[in-house]
Amino acid sequence: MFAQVKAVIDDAVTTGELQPHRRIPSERELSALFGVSRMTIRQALLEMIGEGSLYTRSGKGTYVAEHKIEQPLQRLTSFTQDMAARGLRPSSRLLGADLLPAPIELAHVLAIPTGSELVRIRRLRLADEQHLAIETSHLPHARCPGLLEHDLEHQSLYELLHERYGLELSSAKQTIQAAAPTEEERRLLEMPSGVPVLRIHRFTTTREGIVCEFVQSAYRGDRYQLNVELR
Ligand code: 16G
Repeated sequence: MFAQVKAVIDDAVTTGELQPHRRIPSERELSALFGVSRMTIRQALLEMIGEGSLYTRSGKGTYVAEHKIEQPLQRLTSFTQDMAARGLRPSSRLLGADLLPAPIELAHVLAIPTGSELVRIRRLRLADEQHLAIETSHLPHARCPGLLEHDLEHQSLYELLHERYGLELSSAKQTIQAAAPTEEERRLLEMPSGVPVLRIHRFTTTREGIVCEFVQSAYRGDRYQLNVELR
């Protein structure tokens, strides 16, 4: 029963009959409308909230969420390019930037000596002022000396690496996992409860085959969708 209720509401959201940020009828109204128990309605709504198609405002009801940002996975792009391609204004807030000694596993993949300097940059990424992701990039300092002296908040990291250090990133290996956000991630990403993050790990390689970036990201699972084309 709950799958049928969900399919009807999902359909109304997809066809635009229910527009983003519109309040949907209450559990009581929906239960009368569908002729099913409030428990069934609640189960359908909870599932849709978890998937990011609805959201709640405490004490105010349940609303239709905005459509997710869709990201094809075939091409290596930067956050700045991804958002600009969708007509959204990308921006960043710098959460931290420092140097640290490379731990053994990371040093191995980046082909640098263990304990040599790594630049670590942690940024909150926004699209049209909406908090979308937290990204922590690690780069061998020897490949981009003085990187921390640049303005890391108002320009694309990939553009900076290309223009100042001649590093042209051209491919990457990425893993993606769904996870519950940490308390800090939930706060920084202004996430409603019950929504997962997509945890992405990426090793990025230059045109010459040098692995020069390791990134750990957490994207809001209710705002972001990754698409893959299979052949
Ligand atoms: C993307 C990359 C991230 C990279 C950033 C550079 C994913 C999961 N991550 O967000 O690895 O550091 O772009 O963006 O795609 P920027 O050039 O706009 O600073």
